[in-house]
Amino acid sequence: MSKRRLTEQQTRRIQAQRSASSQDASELGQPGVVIARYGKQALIEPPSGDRLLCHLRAHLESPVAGDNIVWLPTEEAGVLDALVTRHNVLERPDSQGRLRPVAANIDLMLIVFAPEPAPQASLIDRYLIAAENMGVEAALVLNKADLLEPDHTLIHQLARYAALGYRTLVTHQNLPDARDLTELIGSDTLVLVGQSGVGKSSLIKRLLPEASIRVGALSELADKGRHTTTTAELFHLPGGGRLIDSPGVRDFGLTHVSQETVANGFREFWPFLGGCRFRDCRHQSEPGCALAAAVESGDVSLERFESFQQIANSLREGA
Ligand SMILES: Nc1nc2c(ncn2[C@@H]2O[C@H](COP(=O)(O)OP(=O)(O)OP(=O)(O)O)[C@@H](O)[C@H]2O)c(=O)[nH]1
Ligand SMILES: [Mg+2]
Ligand SMILES: [Zn+2]
Repeated sequence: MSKRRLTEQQTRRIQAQRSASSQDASELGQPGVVIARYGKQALIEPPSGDRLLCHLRAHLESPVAGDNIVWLPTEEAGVLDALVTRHNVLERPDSQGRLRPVAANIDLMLIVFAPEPAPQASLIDRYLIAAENMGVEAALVLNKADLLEPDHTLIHQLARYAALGYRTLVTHQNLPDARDLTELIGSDTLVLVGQSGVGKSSLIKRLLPEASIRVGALSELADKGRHTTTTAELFHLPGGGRLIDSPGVRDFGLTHVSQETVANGFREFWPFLGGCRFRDCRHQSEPGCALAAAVESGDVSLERFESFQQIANSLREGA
C-alpha cells in the first residue's frame, strides 16, 4: 500500500489542539490516524505512512478507525496520547447494550444490502436515522445484483430511497472494474455498514485488490455469533478517499435515542413534524396526526411510516 500523508487540514487541527493545551501536550507528540483498534491497542498511521501499534493511555476516550490522534514514541513502539476532537462518530450498542464507537470523522455512510442475506425489516431506516442525526450523507448500495431476479422488491425499494434524494447504486463483484464504486465515493472518508455477509469487505476488495482483507463465505455466517470482519479498519484509496470497513451487524438497535431523533431520521417527515394536533403526538393513531395525513395524501409512503412506527415502538419496549 502506498504511503499516505495526513491532510494539511488534519495536521493543522492537531497543531491547533496542541497549542490550545500546550501545558500537557508533549513536544514529542506526533499526529496520526487510527487504522484499527485491537483491544487495548490501536494500529495507527503517522504522516510518514509507517504504521505502528500503540498502547492506549488509561482513561483515554476509546479511539476508533478514522480518529485523528497524537501519539508519543516509546522504546518498543508508541503510546496513544490524545484524541483530536471528532467531527462525528458512528456508535452502536455492543452485546451488553452499551453504546460503543465504531468509526469517526465520516463524510459518507454507505449502507450496503443484498438479496442474500435478505435485509432485516427497517435496518436501512435505522442506519438512515443514524446518518441523518450525525449530519452525514448516506448512500444506498444494493450489492450482489447477480443474485437479483428482475423486478425484485429490493429494486423497487431502492428506487423509493432514490426518490427521497439518497444516492443509490446497484452493483456486484463480477463487474469488469470498480468504476461505479469510485464514482459514488469521490474523495471522502466513508464507512461501509450493513448486515453481516452482504459483501462490504468484498466491495473494498474490488476497489483495492491487493488489500489484505478477509471475505467470508455465507455458510460460515450461519453460526450467529460470528462475523468475518471483527473490527473496523481504514483503507486508503488511490484517489485520496478513505474507506472504513465495519463488522456486520445482525441488529442495529437504537435503544439510546429519543422518539424525536427517530422521526428526524426520516427526511420526508421534516415538513410535517410539529404539525400534529398534539404536541406530544407519537404518530401512532392519535387524531390530527400530520404524518398520518401525509400518508393519506401520498406525501409519505405507508412503508416508511410503518417502519417509523415499528422503530419507535421498539424504543418504548426497550425503555
Ligand atoms: N453472488 C455474490 N456474492 C457476493 C458478492 N459480493 C460478495 N459476495 C459473497 O458474500 C459473502 C460475504 O462477503 P463479505 O464481503 O465477507 O461480507 P461482509 O459484509 O464484509 O460480512 P461481515 O464482515 O461479516 O460484516 C462472501 O462469500 C462473498 O464472496 C456479489 O456481488 N455476488
Ligand atoms: Mg466484512
Ligand atoms: Zn403525529
